[in-house]
Amino acid sequence: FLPNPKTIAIVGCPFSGGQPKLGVDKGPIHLVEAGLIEQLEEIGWKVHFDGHHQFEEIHAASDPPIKTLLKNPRLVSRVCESVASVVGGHAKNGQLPVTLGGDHSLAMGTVSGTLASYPDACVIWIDAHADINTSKTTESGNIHGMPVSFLLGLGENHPEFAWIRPVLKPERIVYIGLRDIDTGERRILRENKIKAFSMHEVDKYGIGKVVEMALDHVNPNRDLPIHLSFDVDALDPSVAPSTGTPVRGGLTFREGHYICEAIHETGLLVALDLMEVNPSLADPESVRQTVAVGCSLVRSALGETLL
Ligand code: 6HN
Ligand code: MN
Ligand code: MN
Ligand code: MN
Repeated sequence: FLPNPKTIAIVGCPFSGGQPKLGVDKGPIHLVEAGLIEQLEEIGWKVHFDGHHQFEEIHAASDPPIKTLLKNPRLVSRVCESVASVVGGHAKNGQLPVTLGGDHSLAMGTVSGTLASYPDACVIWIDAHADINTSKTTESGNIHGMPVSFLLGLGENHPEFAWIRPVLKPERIVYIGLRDIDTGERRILRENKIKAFSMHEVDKYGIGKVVEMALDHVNPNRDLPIHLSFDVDALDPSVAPSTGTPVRGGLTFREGHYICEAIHETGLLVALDLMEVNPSLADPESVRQTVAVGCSLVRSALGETLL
């Protein structure tokens, strides 16, 4: 789908408004400072990066929760709207947007941007969580637990999020890595017949078979563009400790990389998100390790090969 020379557009999103822990906004800065751009150039990409995104400040007082629950709704909505237009613009130029979060609410923007250019794209969502709560089911009010429901057009229509179109169909998204699903989310997944491979299936079938089954579901003829949204908390906390909502029993280092490599091998990747790296959580060595793993996942998805 991409013209030559193959160009990546790095979209650094220092944003934390979809959840309460400070520091996840520093994720993109650490990933770039760790040398991600040079590493991608070394494996043969042209890399466009014109600085991290600047988000206009919206004072908390002017952004009361919706029904006292959804937190920072206007801020998250506006930020994601601008991310959608930046990601969509890069995709329309034939660049491959690599969005560095920031919290996972940003995926409302990235997936909207991708689907504006590639309406038949499918989404592969790698996460410990399903991120599919609606304003009715959310227990936390944190919008990073809700982006998928907005993209699918589930739940109530909130005027604050009027720009979001229900661009994604339930059969065009698949999950890998789930192990912490809220009660309301289980029902939503079931009612919409959304395919999910939890850690149970990873243990049962092995990651190779799981990725094949996931692709068979969303991309049976291997001809649709792929948006890969990778939440670093899909990895086991021993592999990626510096993240806001760690859950034990996650993907190993190799399982995470295998997913990225296998998606690269399809030749269908058109957009990539790496989300939820929080360099303020955990000790310096854990932070270094998490940032390094983040960079290497991105390299694997973009074709770093061992042989
Ligand atoms: N993430 N299901 C929980 C919630 O608050 O709705 C956790 C969400 C985590 C979101 O990690 O991107
Ligand atoms: Mn740019
Ligand atoms: Mn997530
Ligand atoms: Mn998660």
